[in-house]
Amino acid sequence: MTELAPSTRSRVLAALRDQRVETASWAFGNSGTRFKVFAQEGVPRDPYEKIADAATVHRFTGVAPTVALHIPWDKTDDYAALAAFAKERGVGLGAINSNVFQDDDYKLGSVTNPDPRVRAKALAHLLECVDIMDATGSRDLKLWFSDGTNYPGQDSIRNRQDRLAEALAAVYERLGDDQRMLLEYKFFEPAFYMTDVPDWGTAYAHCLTLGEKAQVVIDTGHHAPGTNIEFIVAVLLRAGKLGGFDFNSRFYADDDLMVGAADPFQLFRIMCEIVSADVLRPEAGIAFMLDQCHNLEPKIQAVIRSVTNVQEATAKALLVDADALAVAQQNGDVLEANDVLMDAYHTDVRPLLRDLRAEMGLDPDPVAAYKRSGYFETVKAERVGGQAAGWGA
Ligand code: AOS
Ligand code: ZN
Ligand code: ZN
Repeated sequence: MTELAPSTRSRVLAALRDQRVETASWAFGNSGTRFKVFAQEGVPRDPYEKIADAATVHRFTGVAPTVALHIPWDKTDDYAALAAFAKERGVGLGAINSNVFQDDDYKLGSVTNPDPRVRAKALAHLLECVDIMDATGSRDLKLWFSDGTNYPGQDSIRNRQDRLAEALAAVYERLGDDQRMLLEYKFFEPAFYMTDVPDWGTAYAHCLTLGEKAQVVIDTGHHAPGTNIEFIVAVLLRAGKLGGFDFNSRFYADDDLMVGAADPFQLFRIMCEIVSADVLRPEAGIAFMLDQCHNLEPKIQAVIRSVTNVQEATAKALLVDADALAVAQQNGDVLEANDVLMDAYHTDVRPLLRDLRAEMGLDPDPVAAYKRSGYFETVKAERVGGQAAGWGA
């Protein structure tokens, strides 16, 4: 890397030091596809062990201080004790992810189900998740609905939107002053004809009606091929409606692979929008979460790799020469503007990240340090019969 100006270097390092990535409890559990779950050794058996793994990721990366929970996969009878355990291990509890997709009752939908009894059950679960947020001190409730239909005519699209709006309003009403609802969209799967929250526009429309505590979450794997995700980021940021990300990679559908693995350039472009809008800072309120499943690769290492992939994309975005870009854009110099962006993208930021970690008192190579630590050998011996992440089991 060519020598950075001292002011650029300190600006970039300061931003990277403050960056926060939230890990996901389910990424540490056994997971697979609908064809097979390959069990791994040393996998957590309960939420405490998932938190211990997340704390290990934070210990070696220094930028992953919170872990998202999933209810009921992480259900426990004492959430205050779970939060205290997390604190003791050096992490906090992050977003609460609801689950209204796994019961037989939800075959025809949860909050959009034509049966009022099923809708009431789904709503009760969502409200219970807010109770859990009160106990854990979590700020965000992440809502993903698998609701939809498989055949034209199966149910009324409009009525389902009304039912969805009604449930969201009831949950919104229950949120505390410092709590938010993050509404996730996904274009298909498990519903194949019509999904009730298929895209950012639908999520945005509901969030707009609900109020400022409702925001949209972008799962990077939830779009049709070729979708310009950074455009969505820019539009939602402009509207003050971007609540956060579920980061992962996709080659085909909702692959949930490590973020930055399939398309590091896309991740860079997304982070460019974040940096240029100055919302990387945690105070800006954007939750940078991982939503991944590691079927083949060792889980803790995969999560560490995901965090460092986000750091690399962010470092490159921070290196974009904003002044030169503005001049080129103003002059209508298409190729120069593109060059400014590509120069930053082609920079090898790994030495800078190694320096960052050294300055933070960390090992410059988090994966190597993790491997040397003996953590995996310890948990492998201790944990027999690791838990499935929750689905595909
Ligand atoms: C499902 O496809 C969504 O990405 C969800 O965000 C998530 O994977 C699930 O709810 C686990 O919490
Ligand atoms: Zn997601
Ligand atoms: Zn997903």
